[in-house]
Amino acid sequence: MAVEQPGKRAAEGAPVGRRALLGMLGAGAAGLAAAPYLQSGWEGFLAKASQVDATGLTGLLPNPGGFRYYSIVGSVPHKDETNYQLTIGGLVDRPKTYTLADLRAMPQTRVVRDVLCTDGWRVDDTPFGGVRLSHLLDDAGVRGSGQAVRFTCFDGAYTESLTLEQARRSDVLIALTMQDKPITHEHGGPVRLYVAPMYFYKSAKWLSGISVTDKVVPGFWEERGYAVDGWLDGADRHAA
Ligand SMILES: Nc1nc2c(c(=O)[nH]1)N[C@H]1C(S)=C(S)[C@@H](COP(=O)(O)O)O[C@H]1N2
Ligand SMILES: [Mo]
Repeated sequence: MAVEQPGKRAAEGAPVGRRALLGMLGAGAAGLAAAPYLQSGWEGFLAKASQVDATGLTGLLPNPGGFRYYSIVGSVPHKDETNYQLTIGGLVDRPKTYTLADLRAMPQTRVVRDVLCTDGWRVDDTPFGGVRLSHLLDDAGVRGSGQAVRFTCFDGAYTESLTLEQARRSDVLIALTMQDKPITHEHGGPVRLYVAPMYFYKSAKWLSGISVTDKVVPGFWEERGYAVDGWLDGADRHAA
């Protein structure tokens, strides 16, 4: 199994932000208080830090079963068919709000690829199912000035971005299923973004908003050192 070497990625610049943050957590509360960019939502970093061992070496070990649970905030409201809504707006002609039933009634696409986190764990051959983002963009009618897409989440904190070209790929889904089951709350259900050709940080959990913008607005981790283009090694960057 090809396990990603954090050192190698660090040389490329991608995960330095989070590695540095986790390193600061090791320095204790004084380090936290001194870090201005931790002042909002630092408890989320603790929640995430609790997922890694003190040495940070977990990510170097083969991971037999599965996913880790990541959230940048300590608690996230639960949503289901009674209260879930996804809005699409910004530079579109027909802004719209979808319920879970609306999304389930649309044509469903299944994509099976390997999931990789920049922390070094991976889950091979993971099926995701849902509605192509390109379908929602077409329904909304992207205006000529639209160049990118910004994603917001009902955790109230995480954001992500794609160029319009990336967003229109057939392997980018508004995902309703993961491993052929409804996405659990822990994994970002009932609806998460799934960007198959990129590192898993691009796949925003608890998706609630899609906004077409005139330029890429870097997402949460991207403001903290991650690559805006999160391509996996070997991804076909020009696939339709
Ligand atoms: N809303 C939200 N989405 C998120 C994250 C997060 O903290 N909050 N973490 C990202 C990262 S870094 C990864 S690796 C995956 C983890 O997904 P999982 O918790 O389902 O394993 O979600 C991505 N999407
Ligand atoms: Mo990740």
